[in-house]
This record gives sequence, C-alpha cells and structure tokens, in this order.
Amino acid sequence: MGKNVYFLSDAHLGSLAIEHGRTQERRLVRFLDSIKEKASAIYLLGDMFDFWNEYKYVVPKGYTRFLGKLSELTDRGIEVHFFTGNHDIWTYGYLEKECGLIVHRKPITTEIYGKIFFLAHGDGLGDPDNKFKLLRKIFHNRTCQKFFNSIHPRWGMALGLNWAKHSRLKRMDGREVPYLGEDKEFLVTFTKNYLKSHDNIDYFIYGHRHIELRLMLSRKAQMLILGDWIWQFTYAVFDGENMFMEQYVEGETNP
Ligand SMILES: [Mn+2]
Repeated sequence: MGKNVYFLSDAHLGSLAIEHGRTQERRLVRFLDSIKEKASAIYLLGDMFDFWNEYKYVVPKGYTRFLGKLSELTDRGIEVHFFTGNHDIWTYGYLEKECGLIVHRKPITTEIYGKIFFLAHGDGLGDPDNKFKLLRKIFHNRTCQKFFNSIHPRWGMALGLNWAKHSRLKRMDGREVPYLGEDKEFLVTFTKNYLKSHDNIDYFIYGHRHIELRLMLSRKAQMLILGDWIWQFTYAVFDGENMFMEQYVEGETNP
C-alpha cells in the first residue's frame, strides 16, 4: 500500500443524460486500478452516482465494475471515503456493509499527514437559492425518504433517474456554468467566510461545481474544486508534502 491520498468527485454514473456511460465507468475503474499500489486513501467527494437509492433488500441496477473495484480496494486495506452528494443521498448501509466504504453525509474536517482538510461535496454551502434549499430539506428528510421507498422501485427509480436527467438537461448543452469569479462563486464566498473562524485549515476540497479551480485564500490556506469524471477526468492527489491537480489520461503514467 502506498502513501498517496486521492480526491475525486462527480462521475454521475448511470445518468440518462450521459451517452458514454459505459466508457466513462471503465475509465474510472481503470484509474482506480492504476492507483491501487500508490493509495492509502481515496476520497470520493459526492455525486459519483446520478441517482442512487437503496431499498431494504434491493439496490439499483448497474455499477458492478465500479462497486467491484471499490470493494477490491477496501479489501486491500485502502480507506475509501464516500461523501453523499445531492444525487446520491439515499444510501442506507449497503455501501458500508457490502463495499467497505466509509460514508459521510456532512462536511468533515480531518487531519492528513499533519495538514488540516475541510472536505465536502459542496451543495448547500453558501448557495442562497431557496428552491434548492427546500428541495435539499425534503431530500434529507427521513420521513420523506421512508415514504419514497414505499413506492415500488419500478416507479421510484424511474422518477429519480428522470429527475436527475432533467436537472442536467435544463442547463444548455447539459454542461455546467463556467467559473463565475471569486465574488460570485458561492463556494468561494462560503470558504472565505468559514476561514475567518477556522484559520487552522490548510485545504478546502469540494466537488459539485464540475469546474477545476485552485485558489490561494491566505498564506497557508487554499481551496480546490475537483472538476468531474464525466468530461474532465480530473483529481487531486496529496503525497504528504504537496498537493497536485491532475487529469487521468489513459496510457500515461499518472501520479
Ligand atoms: Mn452535486
């Protein structure tokens, strides 16, 4: 087992709006395979699935290569952390029990090789959109979750997959809004504010926005937004000393 710690997010596997789903999943799996000797931990920072919803005895179809690879990594003793995003909130123990993942439902602050990390998917942080806030409350509500799972998966899964598809397609060409700039980007304003009362943090790392960003916030603090695993295949890697932002290019030697 190696020493590197990897960060990636937003594969949105299984999306009905992504045509190259199988090649996308294979690429992700080949990446995970390529780091198995080098990694001590992997942080999946949310929205790895476009819609994940577990039932008591049933889990969604698909993703067998991905889940198989994650299980192989955790079997080898690599820590794999899974943050729920805003598309895959609804996991109730399967990913922990079957795949050995460590599931996080909220942002965490953790120490890695002596540095302090604030890690989050990024939804709900600084975003003033009231419609999104309300939806987020409903999605996280235990009673609503129980009610949703009383609907037959034939309809529940169809509803979820189509909701996720439309939340992608309502944006022109199905891609993300480009970087809005330091003053307008919610995650940046949130982080700057948070830093005022938590100046011990060295690295803030987020997903959610599907843009690649690296910003120095003070002499020691910086924030990263990880891009995605739909088009960009980007990740961050911390070797204990330095942080690198990389793109996974098949056939090349990646750190
Ligand atoms: Mn998201």
